[in-house]
Amino acid sequence: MSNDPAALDVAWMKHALILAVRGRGLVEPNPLVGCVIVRDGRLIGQGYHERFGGPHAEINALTACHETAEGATAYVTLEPCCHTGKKTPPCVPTLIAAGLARVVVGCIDPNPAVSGEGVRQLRAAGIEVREGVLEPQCRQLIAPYVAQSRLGRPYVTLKWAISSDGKVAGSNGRPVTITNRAAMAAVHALRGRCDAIAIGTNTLVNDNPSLTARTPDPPRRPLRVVFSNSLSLPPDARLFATPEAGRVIVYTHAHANTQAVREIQSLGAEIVQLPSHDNGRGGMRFSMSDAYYDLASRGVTHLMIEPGPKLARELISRNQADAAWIFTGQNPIGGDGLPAPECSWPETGASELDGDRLVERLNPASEAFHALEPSPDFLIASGNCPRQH
Ligand code: AOF
Ligand code: ZN
Repeated sequence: MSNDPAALDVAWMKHALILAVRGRGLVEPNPLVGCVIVRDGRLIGQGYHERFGGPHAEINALTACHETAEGATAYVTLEPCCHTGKKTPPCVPTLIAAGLARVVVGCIDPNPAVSGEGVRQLRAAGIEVREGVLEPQCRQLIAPYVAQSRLGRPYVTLKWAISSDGKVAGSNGRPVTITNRAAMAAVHALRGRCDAIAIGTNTLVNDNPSLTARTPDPPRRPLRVVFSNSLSLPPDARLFATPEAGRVIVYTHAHANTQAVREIQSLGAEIVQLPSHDNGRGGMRFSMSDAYYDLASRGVTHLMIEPGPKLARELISRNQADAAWIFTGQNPIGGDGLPAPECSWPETGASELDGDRLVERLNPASEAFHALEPSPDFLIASGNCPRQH
């Protein structure tokens, strides 16, 4: 490590960022937060927000200190909280009581109950505060929290798989196994960290997925969601036959066929009828932003969509997704297969999974875009982030 104080601040904040990722799937809808405590250039304690309702990163880091934190510097990816009436006591008074000399903050907490007040109280207590170290990265880390709590929508990750010759399915959407076991394991692990997994009508009809997270110890059991204007859904679909695997919500529009609505309800799924809009082809459609709003109001912070090419193109062109995970398998499908959607977003990571490839791209036009960095999920999937789950 260099001796330049500004470079040291950056290096310690990077460490706090990596720690924060360990909470992914366990803390939402709270933010991922990491904290390290350093004195005389030595790490004396570290921690992260480990689970929703549990102690905050700063408290875990202070508790982990094997010597006094008096005169030390705390590096926190998010402004320490100062508000009450919530699950845990505010962190600021504990940081002050610990006798810290300096607190380095990645980004301000956009929660209006904090929003600069945490930093103000630390300064008022005589603690030196430096703000904005690796700010874009720290804001990117909490993008799902900000999306759900401030933008009224989940953070949306799309996922699809492409054959070696650029197809996503056989002729007319016939399902074909494209990726290997390692890639599928990565998908199931991602499902198990998300609050909801969604598909469109065509994917339900063609692939008949169960949308469960088949992975060891998934931190979440995601809601299973179908976006369907037509409601032409087969009643014997796996999704409806497995109620024990999680709730099913079907989003459609207000003028959907009443008989179809009743049939799907009788299969145990919840139907949400959103306002109708003209689809420009003589029919009706709901707007995806209304569906996102409803999901966020149910506490969905991270939504994973496994779209067919039509839905993927639509979400990309309407700027209604934040990230994409694109897998490429090693075998061709052939000329009559369905071509993969185009995604020209910049790449934030690429990794190899037993010969298959995973590329992550982030949508730079999204309101939830702050830095061209691999997502927490990508770091976990590519083995670059140690975690317990
Ligand atoms: C921090 N450090 O590690 C986190 C913070 O209900 P609670 O007590 O868990 O508080 C949640 C709020 O605290 C959350 O909305 C956000 O404003 C802040 N999160 N703050 O100092 C942390 N997770
Ligand atoms: Zn706190």
